[in-house]
Amino acid sequence: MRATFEATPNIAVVKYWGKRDEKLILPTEGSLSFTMDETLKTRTTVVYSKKFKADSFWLNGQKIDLSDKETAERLQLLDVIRRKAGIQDKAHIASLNCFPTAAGFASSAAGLAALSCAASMAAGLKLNPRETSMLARLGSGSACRSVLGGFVEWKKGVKADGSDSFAEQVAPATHWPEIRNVIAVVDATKKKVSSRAGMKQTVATSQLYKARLAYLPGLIHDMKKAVLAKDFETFGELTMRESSNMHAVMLDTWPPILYLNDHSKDVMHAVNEFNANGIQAAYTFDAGPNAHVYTTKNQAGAVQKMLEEIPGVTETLVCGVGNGPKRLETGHLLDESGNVIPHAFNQSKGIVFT
Ligand code: 2P0
Repeated sequence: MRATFEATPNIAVVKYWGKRDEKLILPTEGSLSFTMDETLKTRTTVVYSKKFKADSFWLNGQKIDLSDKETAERLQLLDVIRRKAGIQDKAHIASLNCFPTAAGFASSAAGLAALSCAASMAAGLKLNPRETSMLARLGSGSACRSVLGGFVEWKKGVKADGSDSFAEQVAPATHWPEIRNVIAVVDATKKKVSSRAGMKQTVATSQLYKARLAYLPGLIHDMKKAVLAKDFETFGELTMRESSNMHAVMLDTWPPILYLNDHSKDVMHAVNEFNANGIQAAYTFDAGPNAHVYTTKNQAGAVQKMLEEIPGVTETLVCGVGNGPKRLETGHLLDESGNVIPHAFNQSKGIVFT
């Protein structure tokens, strides 16, 4: 009744921004992302026991209050797992974010993907990636894409019960191993408007959102084609235009949502200059001002140097594409009785230690 998994974040090139069902986390449209390698990862251990009086959760060694409404919603997947497994035992969960910096990177996708894998395995369920991605989706929409490695599509589905809304691998990491994401940190503070609240407001108020929904199916088709053909020029243009399209509907939301700042704009200008003789780098921004600049291995050094020369950029990090979650047989964060085993992440050595 114990399992430990590590999972990594994913960075979308066709973005998820809007739900058709708030409770089941069903999106208005599909999305596409690359799952990152282990430069950024989350480790999670789950133990079930009849002896536990309540579910308990420790994040980076700190006990988390589960009475909070949003946290309880995100953990609804535990009840789904218990129903499927026919158990009523409560769970102890411990998670450790192994990120080189506290830079406000999207950790929820990695966290919920690791939790879905560990919680279902510890409950004795043998789920396929499709089923696991549907569980992760209940915790956080984007997490369903981190259940798989490589280039991943989240299919929006049309059914009201969400049984056809899951992630699927379009191509493994080995298909385009040269792809890199150079992350440029310009602001490490927590965002003021959560993605969950922001996308709800966009769906309710943005006029431009209708145009976005009309353009997304064609974009998904073209983006998949560009990645499968390893056509960086087309992939890069589509990626940058899509990032701007999402930020345009955010600005068109009422009251307006602005995640980009002046440093983000400096990154956009610098990348456009870098691409003067053809697209070799492509920025994309999530619900925050930090840039993810997709490029290829032979350009990653030059892209990193170009980004480091921008005054507002405080840190850069180069990630490759990863293989998705993996099960660990050692290094558990809880003992078999569900007691926390203290672990920490050493940033300079990049290792987890007890
Ligand atoms: C994405 N984002 O596709 C987009 C791009 C943010 C901008 O998925 O409400 O944290 O938990 O389903 O998954 C962020 O949304 O939101 C997100 P919920 P989630 O990566």
